Amino acid sequence: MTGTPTHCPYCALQCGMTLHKADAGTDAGAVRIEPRDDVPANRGGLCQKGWTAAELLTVPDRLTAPMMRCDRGAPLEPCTWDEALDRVTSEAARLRALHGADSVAVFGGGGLTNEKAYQLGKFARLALGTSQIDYNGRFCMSSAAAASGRAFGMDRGLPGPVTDLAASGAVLLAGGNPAETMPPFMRHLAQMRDAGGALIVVDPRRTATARQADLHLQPVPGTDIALANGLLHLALAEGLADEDYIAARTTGFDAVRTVANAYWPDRVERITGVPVPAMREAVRLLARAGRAHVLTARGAEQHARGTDMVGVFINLALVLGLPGREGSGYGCLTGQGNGQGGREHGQKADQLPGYRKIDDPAARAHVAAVWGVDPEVLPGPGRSAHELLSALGTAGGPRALLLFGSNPVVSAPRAAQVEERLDALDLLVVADFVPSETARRADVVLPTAQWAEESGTMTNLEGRVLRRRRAARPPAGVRTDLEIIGALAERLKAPGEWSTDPETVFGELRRASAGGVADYSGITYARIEAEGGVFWPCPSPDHPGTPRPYLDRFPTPDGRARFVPAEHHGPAEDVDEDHPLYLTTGRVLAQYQSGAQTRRVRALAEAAPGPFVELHPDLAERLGIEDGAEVRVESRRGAVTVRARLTDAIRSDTVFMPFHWAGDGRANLLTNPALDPVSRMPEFKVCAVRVGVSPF
Ligand SMILES: Nc1nc2c(c(=O)[nH]1)N[C@H]1C(S)=C(S)[C@@H](COP(=O)(O)OP(=O)(O)OC[C@H]3O[C@@H](n4cnc5c(=O)[nH]c(N)nc54)[C@H](O)[C@@H]3O)O[C@H]1N2
Ligand SMILES: Nc1nc2c(c(=O)[nH]1)N[C@H]1C(S)=C(S)[C@@H](COP(=O)(O)OP(=O)(O)OC[C@H]3O[C@@H](n4cnc5c(=O)[nH]c(N)nc54)[C@H](O)[C@@H]3O)O[C@H]1N2
Ligand code: SF4
Ligand SMILES: [Mo]
Repeated sequence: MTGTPTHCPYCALQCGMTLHKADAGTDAGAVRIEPRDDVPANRGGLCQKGWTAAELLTVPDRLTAPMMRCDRGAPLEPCTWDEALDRVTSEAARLRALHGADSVAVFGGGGLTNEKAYQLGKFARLALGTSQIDYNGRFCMSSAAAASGRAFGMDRGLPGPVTDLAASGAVLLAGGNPAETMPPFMRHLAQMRDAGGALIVVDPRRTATARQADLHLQPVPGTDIALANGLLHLALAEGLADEDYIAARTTGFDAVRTVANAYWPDRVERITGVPVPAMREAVRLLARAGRAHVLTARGAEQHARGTDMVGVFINLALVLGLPGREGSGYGCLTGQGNGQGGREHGQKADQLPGYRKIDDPAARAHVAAVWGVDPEVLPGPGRSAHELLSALGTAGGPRALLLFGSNPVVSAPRAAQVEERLDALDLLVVADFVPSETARRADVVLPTAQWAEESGTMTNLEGRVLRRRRAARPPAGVRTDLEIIGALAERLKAPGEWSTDPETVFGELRRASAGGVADYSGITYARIEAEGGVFWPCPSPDHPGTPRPYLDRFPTPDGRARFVPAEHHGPAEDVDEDHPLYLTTGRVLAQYQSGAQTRRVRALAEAAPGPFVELHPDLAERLGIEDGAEVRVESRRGAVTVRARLTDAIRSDTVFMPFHWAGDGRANLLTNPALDPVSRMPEFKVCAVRVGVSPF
């Protein structure tokens, strides 16, 4: 029996898997999953989500017909595709005529293939003429992207193939828990440790990842800027800085040295709670390792000062001379399946394909030429994700939203406000394959094909462009996202080509990206197939691709990496008498994101059935809370009642909630939407709460 080699539908590791049709006689339906051992990221490994992913294809409430409601309050009823598409385009045209093009907005996702992300950005600009498009990647790694762009002139997750980590001498991982969020990734770190390398984890919780570390620094949430400045201070004080590298390959060091001077070890210990000897040990391990990596993930990014937070970790890497050295560097662990490619091809408010800036005249001219339009018709930058969601249905804000690949009712900060905004729209359109909490609020629901039923490309956390291959036919009545976008564009009489064939769309994406930072022009489906993936930038068919981009120079105007100093100010909302505890949020192994997919998979729902809050036993005793009790967690924005889970793995001034569940236990009823000034990333990772026995 031959199978179809493809990749997992979930996270950015994009583990390789082969899909075997269980019954070759049927079209849609059951497939059996086997891990691939020819893909370096996972080499035969999968996590529980990957193993069970096929169940998604046949979930009982899979959407198989378009649905509409005639009125708010009326139920969603099945309808024909023509009825659904006509409703969307006639309403969009009406709103546009009445209120201007920006009255219709688009929201995308980092799970969409490159082809879909590209086509969605083009659809917004050409078919709707709106500037109002953004996507959920704003909630994900946008701070790391902004900091990398600032420091290196480019933003590409890891500095080299993931297998480089095994040969590293030390890895400092700030705010990441890959033992739960990308389990097969841990083998690369385990290999490094087996060869004598050291793993240093920075996390307010002693996570499954921290338990495998040689050194765990356990700071107060929101204090990483102080911590990284403290590590930098120690590196300089102990003569561990790489002065030759700093002189040859960087600019701006003096300002960083001045700031770091003020972060003497005792002061940093007071701010962060991390003991001085542990900081000293971390710096020595990193500086003496030869090859070393500094990595960040959401714990050090989802902050109102997230760009600066990542920036100081990059400063630390630069002081130690790591970026641009083979087998060393700074990297961000990208999250969503196509979190990397999804941020390169134009579904972001300020962006055109190829990681071009939408306000750059040369970029506009290039992309407009590929699209066959005048640059004048392209709108300018729009609102960022949270700002866009907050503006829906307000005076001057969008009155319609078309949403592909996100479930903000569960995943956006201050979720209760998001529900209000969605309900204030004239038209909400959601394309999904399951009735997500956001789809249930829609006026029009468009059933779409999913991962195993479509082809396209995904760019994984390494910057390697991979093929997603179709193994099964979608259920009758379902269309692909490209077919949906194409049909809408046609009805709106949009200029340009609207192919529904992924390879044709990729061909256009290649031309649109040519000459940009994320240049895909030399990548073809055939090359991806033959070479097991191609690393961007890849500017011509005979170019080998770029696994390690910074070896000779950084893509900044002067070829040097830029130091940017940053001071610690603490979280946007600090604890006080009323709300004396820090809440931080994140993930568990068995659930993915808003849970729209994984809550429907039996084994995963059993493994992680519902919301909870993690508390230290000392804190629980003070509050009179027992393990398993119902407790109330309250912030300035809302309150939830969830089960208490006692663990001494968390700081006693901090509580933790995963955000995967809908309804009254949503972590995002509590979170603070304070935004980073550069990346517009909300502060998911710290706000102030009080906790008590329910009811208070
Ligand atoms: N099982 C599972 N896997 C996933 C996902 C999923 O939803 N479920 N989602 C995917 C996506 S899109 C993403 S973005 C990645 C996310 O992957 P990760 O970044 O690994 O996941 P998180 O759990 O959000 O955050 C990581 C850690 O940050 C810590 N943290 C909290 N506050 C702070 C702080 O102030 N400083 C520091 N240093 N650490 C802090 C938390 O305790 C947590 O253990 O996972 C991907 N993989
Ligand atoms: N409190 C808190 N909140 C967070 C975070 C946190 O750490 N803490 N993390 C944030 C992060 S990093 C992220 S990435 C976001 C993610 O949160 P969301 O943006 O809500 O992501 P998903 O839950 O993956 O939602 C994807 C939806 O699109 C559907 N879908 C999947 N693939 C496709 C496709 O190809 N086409 C279409 N049309 N639909 C598709 C799925 O069925 C699902 O309903 O959550 C953010 N929210
Ligand atoms: S680690 Fe990520 S890509 Fe790999 S099987 Fe798990 S969810 Fe899928
Ligand atoms: Mo993410």
